[in-house]
Amino acid sequence: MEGRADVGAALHQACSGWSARLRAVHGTGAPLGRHTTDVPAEAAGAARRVAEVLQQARRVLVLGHAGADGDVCGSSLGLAAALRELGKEVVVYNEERYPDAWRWLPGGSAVATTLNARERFDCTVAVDAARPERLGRDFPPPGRRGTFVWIDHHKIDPAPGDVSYVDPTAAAVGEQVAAVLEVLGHPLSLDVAQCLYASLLADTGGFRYGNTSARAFRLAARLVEAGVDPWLMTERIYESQDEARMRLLGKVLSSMWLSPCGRAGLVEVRAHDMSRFGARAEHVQGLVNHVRGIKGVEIAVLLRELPDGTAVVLRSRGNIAAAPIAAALGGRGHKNAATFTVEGDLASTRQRVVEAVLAALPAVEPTKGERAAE
Ligand SMILES: [Mn+2]
Repeated sequence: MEGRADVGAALHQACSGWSARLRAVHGTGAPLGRHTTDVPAEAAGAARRVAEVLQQARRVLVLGHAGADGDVCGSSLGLAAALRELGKEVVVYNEERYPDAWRWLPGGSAVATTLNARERFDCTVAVDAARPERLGRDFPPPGRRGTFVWIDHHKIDPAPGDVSYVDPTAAAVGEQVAAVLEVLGHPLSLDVAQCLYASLLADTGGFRYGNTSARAFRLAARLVEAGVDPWLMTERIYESQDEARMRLLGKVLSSMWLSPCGRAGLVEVRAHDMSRFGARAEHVQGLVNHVRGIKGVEIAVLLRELPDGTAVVLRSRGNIAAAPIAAALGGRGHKNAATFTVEGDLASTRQRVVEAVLAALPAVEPTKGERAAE
């Protein structure tokens, strides 16, 4: 693609040799809390307060962020199924239909995509939302929410709920839902267990990421004891891909660009290909991981052409923080991941993104032959 050779040469200058040095500084990048065996005391207290609120409520709304992922779907549906078993009336809302990978979960096809403007709840529970603005267009105003409960493993200060249960050591919000159900003394039905297992599977990348704690494995064991069939879950979630996604993957990978030093990779999803293959937004989820998965790639970028701008997805291996790159482009992100939308077409966005990635690479002297030695 045009202009890429120049950008690549500049990247090469900037990024050679820094990776080994960073690893020496930061060790293996294991996050704090990885070996946490118990729920932190503060979080345990919060789980108890959430359980008390839910016990009192008769009519409950459960919702997560728009663009639902496996943790939103699994923790929402798991909580909803348990509350229904406890005799409560529950509405699960998301402004978009859940992706097929998660929609088959118990209750998944009954998720409301609109809420009547007169609906009132005794309690509204937001899960895995990160920020209240992401809860969708029909997220009720304070007067109709009832008690607002915030359950999340993303850090937020101050937490927005009337009652908030924030635990960044939880691998998935499904873990936090399980903790609340434990306080309630509610046994895990197969329906609930399948949903919570899906949430764990999604946020630990199939028990592979650094957040896969002993605690996560212990919950997984309990869920399997409750009847979850791991292969059935894998098959329905990961081995039931739509043909459109695989056709798109082929096209996207053929667009792949790697910096000369091999530490940054970029792929693009064109609107034309989306419509040609009949692909939906959910089919783009996870494609960027194929680029991060290349040996030597520290940061992967996926750009998706939209009618009114470009979506930017960043995934880091842990040595480059994604959040400052996102901030430089006017977006927001986490340590290893960021997804946001910018104005501007694919070509101009590509240029800006590559420049931002370039600026994020620490300026250190190139180390000869370092990559070959890795
Ligand atoms: Mn999550």
